[in-house]
Amino acid sequence: MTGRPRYALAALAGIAAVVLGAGVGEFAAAIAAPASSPFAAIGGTLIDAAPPWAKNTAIALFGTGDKAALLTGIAIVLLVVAAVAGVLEARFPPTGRIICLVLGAVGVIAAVHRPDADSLAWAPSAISGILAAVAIGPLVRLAGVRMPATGEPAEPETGTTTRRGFFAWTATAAVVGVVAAAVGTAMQGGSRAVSALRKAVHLPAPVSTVTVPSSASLSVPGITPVITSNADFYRIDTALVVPQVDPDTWRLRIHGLVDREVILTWAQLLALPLRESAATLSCVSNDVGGGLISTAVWLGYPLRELLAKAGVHPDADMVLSTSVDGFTASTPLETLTDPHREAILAVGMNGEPLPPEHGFPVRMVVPGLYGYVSATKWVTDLEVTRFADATAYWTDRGWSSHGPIKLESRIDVPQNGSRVKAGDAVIAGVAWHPHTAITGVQVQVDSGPWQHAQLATAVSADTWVQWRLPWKAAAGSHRIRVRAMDADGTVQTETIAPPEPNGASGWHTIQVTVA
Ligand SMILES: Nc1nc2c(c(=O)[nH]1)N[C@H]1C(S)=C(S)[C@@H](COP(=O)(O)O)O[C@H]1N2
Ligand SMILES: [Mo]
Repeated sequence: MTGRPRYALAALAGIAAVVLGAGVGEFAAAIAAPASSPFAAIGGTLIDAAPPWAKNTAIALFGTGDKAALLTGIAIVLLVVAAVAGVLEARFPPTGRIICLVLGAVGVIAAVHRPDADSLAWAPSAISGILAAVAIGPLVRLAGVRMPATGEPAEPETGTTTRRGFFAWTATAAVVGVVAAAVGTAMQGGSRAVSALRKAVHLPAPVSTVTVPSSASLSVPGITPVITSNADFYRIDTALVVPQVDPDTWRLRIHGLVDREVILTWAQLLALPLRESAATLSCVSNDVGGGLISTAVWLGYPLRELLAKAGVHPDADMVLSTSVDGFTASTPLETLTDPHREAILAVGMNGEPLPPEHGFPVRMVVPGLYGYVSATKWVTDLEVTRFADATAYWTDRGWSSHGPIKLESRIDVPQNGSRVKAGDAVIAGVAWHPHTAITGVQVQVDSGPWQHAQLATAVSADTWVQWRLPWKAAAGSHRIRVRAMDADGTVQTETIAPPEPNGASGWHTIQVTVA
């Protein structure tokens, strides 16, 4: 064999060694420290360190697949480095081994610095690095391109038998790595331990319940249901791995500008009189007409009661909430102490404990505010402070410090770009201005008059409301737009704004063909 294909074999050996190490590391993480998988640790670090433009580009390119894209990117970089390590191990031993150890060290450093790192956080990446370093030498040697030391006679040409051995060992290493990673990922996805704890949770009966009136739902096929099922509820967060929080060790600490610190345990929280409330949650990144908005019936306890217990100082104007994974949100204090706003610590969602990805065991829900300034999942810390003294995760990245949800409306039926049968049709959708309430919705077809749509009953002022308008659809292409009015007498603005920095605005407009 000539030098070139041999270096290709050495590169392959490097890749196999790193795949073996990374895969076994992922597996170790799954059983010992889920938040500390080498990929999750490095990915999480990159997510938090990424400049806003990089994040926005990633979201624009990959949407909610941005995390998968990030992990793919990390994997590609890792494979390239692994190939280089293989070649260098052949040419300048022990450089390849050193590179493997450095890769492992990068993972260890990332893992121990994650906000949710536990005492074993270092282990998965350490295992990865050491295993790759141990495997790369023999695999590269099997590739038969190990350079002889000066003065030594050159190694004899490798025969087919050894080459077959090389491929067998390389393949075995890579397969073991991939299988270990796959098994580990499957175990993590199930997050068995916390799923079991969640299943064992018995939520107390609410002291007051929400009844969704049948008049809240218009019978229009394809319209968004007034209450979103937990499975369909949109999910947005910075967590690569869903944080696993044991309710029995969960604590909420309320501190800062207060008379006395309050520590709340899970048992204490469940013993309080919990109430149901319906509220629509929206992401500030939701585009006009977008789907990053959902509604649930929450079960929780008013934050104002807990803040009153702590005794809030008069100079405070903000509460900085922190999640186990380090995410923070800055919420205006007056929205949390307002006796007329059901700002809660939520433990239940549509009759179940919070799903793990929606914040199990405890999250915040503040009607009327975008999630990034209010809806902290896996919340463990509330610091009473001032906007002048502290900033939060997204406000550090260019988004507004205050994030009231904007008055908006959406056409669900017919779908944009769809074909509609001529004759009796219906235009329908949802409108929202949580905590202000919707009082009217108008629809315009082409340049015709704005027509009043029929409004369903709102479950509460904090939820979206369904609307519908019968339409005699005439053949041809039509533009349909919608706008809503709220209880303050405001008409939804036509002015188009992008989501950044404080939420998108404009009239949702669709185009349909009637035939
Ligand atoms: N811990 C944590 N909580 C979080 C976030 C996050 O990244 N981490 N994202 C916030 C944002 S931006 C939104 S829009 C809502 C989304 O809540 P959901 O995933 O339950 O719909 O959660 C908020 N709470
Ligand atoms: Mo969001």
